[in-house]
Amino acid sequence: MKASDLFIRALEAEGVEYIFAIPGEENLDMLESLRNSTIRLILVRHEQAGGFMAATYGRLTGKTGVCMATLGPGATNFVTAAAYAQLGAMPMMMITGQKPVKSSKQGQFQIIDVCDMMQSITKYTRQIVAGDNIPSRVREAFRLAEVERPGAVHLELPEDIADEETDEKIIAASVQRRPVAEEKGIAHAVAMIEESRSPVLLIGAGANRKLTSKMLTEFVGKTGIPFVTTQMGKGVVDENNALFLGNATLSAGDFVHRAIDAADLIINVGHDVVEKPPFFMDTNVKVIHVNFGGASVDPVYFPQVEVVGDIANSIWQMKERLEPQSDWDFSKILHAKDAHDAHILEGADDDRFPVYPQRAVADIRKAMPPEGIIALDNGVYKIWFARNYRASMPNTVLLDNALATMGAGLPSAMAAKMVHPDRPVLAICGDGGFMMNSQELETAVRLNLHLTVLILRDDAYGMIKWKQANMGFDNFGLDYGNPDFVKYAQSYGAQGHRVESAEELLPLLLKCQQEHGVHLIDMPIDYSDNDRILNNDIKRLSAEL
Ligand SMILES: Cc1ncc(C[n+]2csc(CCOP(=O)(O)OP(=O)(O)O)c2C)c(N)n1
Repeated sequence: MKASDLFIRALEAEGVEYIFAIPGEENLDMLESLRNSTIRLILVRHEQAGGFMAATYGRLTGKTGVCMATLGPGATNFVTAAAYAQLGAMPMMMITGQKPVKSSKQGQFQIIDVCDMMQSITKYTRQIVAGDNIPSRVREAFRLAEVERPGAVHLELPEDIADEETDEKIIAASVQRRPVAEEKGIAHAVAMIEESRSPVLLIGAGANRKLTSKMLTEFVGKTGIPFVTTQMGKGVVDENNALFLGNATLSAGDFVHRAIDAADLIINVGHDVVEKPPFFMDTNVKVIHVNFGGASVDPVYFPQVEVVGDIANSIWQMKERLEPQSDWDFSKILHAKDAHDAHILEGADDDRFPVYPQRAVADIRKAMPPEGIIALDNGVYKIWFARNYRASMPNTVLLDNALATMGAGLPSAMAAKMVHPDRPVLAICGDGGFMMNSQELETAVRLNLHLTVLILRDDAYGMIKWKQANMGFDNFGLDYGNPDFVKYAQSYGAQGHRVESAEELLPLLLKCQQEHGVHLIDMPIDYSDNDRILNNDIKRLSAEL
């Protein structure tokens, strides 16, 4: 068999459904093999966006998302997406082409050492030097991409190797179960929780990677222990639950931090130090680390006990043994929760225009059904959504609190729609982040996707403006102009809409959900209160508790 055919057969055997790609001439053997495959080619307009889509496919399915590009410039365009998948623990494979390695007549034209470049941003990177190596390299790459902690992998297939003949056979995936935590570790953790006075549960990104929702919901139900979510842990347990204390969005000084301060034990489920710290750990509080892998110690994180193994199984074991204690006292913690709940309702009805962020969050929550997915780009609005938007199902708020890159909002929404075609999907982007990958509107229209993109337009890099003001600097260097987004959408064959009063947003979102197609909404946003609320009011009010 031709080596590129074997490569594609190996991908089929791994269950690959899509390859997000911009082929170069060095990928043409692979493209020809793909033409006769069950795998669907998704042609994109920038490799970075293809990488974000592959990573999001991996994030939502637990199966490796695959993307492909040419050598040199195609490969360098993958770098941000590789770091996104690697830090965000999303299983993702990049395949890049290369000039012939056995003999080349083109000198160093377009050649950089791609494997060397990928070394620090992947779990595994290899050049395939013989067709016979394809089955083992592909299998090992998939194994590593998916095993906890998941991440990015890379294979380089040079042109002359792709064209070789080989009679090697595909290696099937092994049957593998995740290791479970040993009983002694569970017993230790249970004793610590029963001896504590005010335990709190923290739910982080790892809990959103696998099916942990049922066990964690039962754990909260049986024990009555209140819980906090990290930004990437949103929705694992319904945030409408009466024991939800809030999302740890700001680093410090929020109501949730008062709740955490009032706890003497934190049961940290699935959070690791790659995600921005949900709280600053000090020596007064004890922490139990419950995760698929051990804890990376950091100045902000040094747990006393580790329960390492499949999260759902660990929580089940702990729940079975744990008895609620009569001397547990959650009064201070729940006091902070009440203050938090009252605060996030503020501004929900504000009808000023440009639209107030709290109003936008409240109306989007009303428009989205529980299973609807919002995919956020990176900007200051992310804080409002993480704090105020209550997620009720796992993986319904897709945001990146690990690399925290701009540009992933639209591609991640597109991948979410492909994985869940029957659910409403809304991309929420700043005008800055949207313009970093806006060309993918063409891909979305060509794929006939049904999704909405909401642009929160402030004609500036608002997040940095906010930080600039915080640091006492003058407003300088962060304002820009924008295209007419309605006409821009129309020029792609998408539907363009403009919000001209606060009341228009909710009905427009519902209309976009009803009418098939790609919808782009230009919504001016009022960020004038960001500092007053996020920096001053919250810190002052929570300090008064
Ligand atoms: C690729 C990338 N470049 C730069 C940054 C730094 N950064 C974070 S938020 C931000 C501004 C985002 O502006 P916009 O998308 O318009 O959202 P806004 O904050 O205005 O709501 C910048 C420049 C980043 N996170 N990622």
